[in-house]
Order: sequence, then structure tokens, then C-alpha cells
Amino acid sequence: MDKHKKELGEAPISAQGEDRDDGDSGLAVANDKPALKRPPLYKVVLLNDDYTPMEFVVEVLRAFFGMNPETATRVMLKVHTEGKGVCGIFSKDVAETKAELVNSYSAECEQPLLCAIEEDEA
Ligand code: TYC
Repeated sequence: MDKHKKELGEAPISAQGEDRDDGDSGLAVANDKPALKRPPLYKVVLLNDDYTPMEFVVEVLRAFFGMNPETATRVMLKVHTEGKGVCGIFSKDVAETKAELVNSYSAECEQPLLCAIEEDEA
């Protein structure tokens, strides 16, 4: 009897999984913790040049980034002495739009002032 059971009773391991109720039923089952990541933020960075007047840069920082005169002057001087400086951190769309607005305004005013965007590594 025991011998019979052993010979006829259990399916091979490879077949067992396919018969289980929670196995390959065609239903997609979500993981416990969906791997959601926040979209990256972007810095709008102002670049130094030798030609744009300091007053123009301060005006741009106030007009496009809402800075008060003191903050705008501090950021302008940082860019002037260090080569570049952060104007703000935004979603990708907003950062791209701000940089484009600054660059087209500068070109319209015949100034070489340039803004760029950089992914924020925070
Ligand atoms: N370096 C410029 C000058 O000496 C001033 C300046 C500051 C230009 C910041 C660009 O992003 C800039 N007139």
C-alpha cells in the first residue's frame, strides 16, 4: 500500500506549480511595494560671461526668479566670481521654460547671458 502511494500519488515537482490556485492563473498581481520614484528636479543655472552688465543680470534674476535686490545681487556676484550659480530648482518642464525665457530675453536685449539646466542630484 505504501509502495503504491509512493508510485502513483504525487506529481513531479515541475507539474505541481502549474496546478496551484495562486499560480499561473493569468491574473497580474501587484508587488507589495510598487517601485515609485519621484521625478528628478532640475536646477536652473546662470553662467558667467565677460560682457553682460551686472545690472542686467540683477534685473533678470529679479524678473524671472522673483528675487529681491539683495538676493539677486548675491547670486549675480557668485556667478561673476565662481563661473556659475543656481537661480532656482524646479520640475523639468518649469526649469526648461525658465532657462528658455531668460535666454531669449537676453538675446533680444543683445546680451550673451546664458542659462542652462542641470539635474539636481539630491
Ligand atoms: N561678469 C560680468 C561682468 O563683469 C557680470 C556677469 C555676472 C555676467 C553674472 C553674467 O551670469 C552673469 N560684467
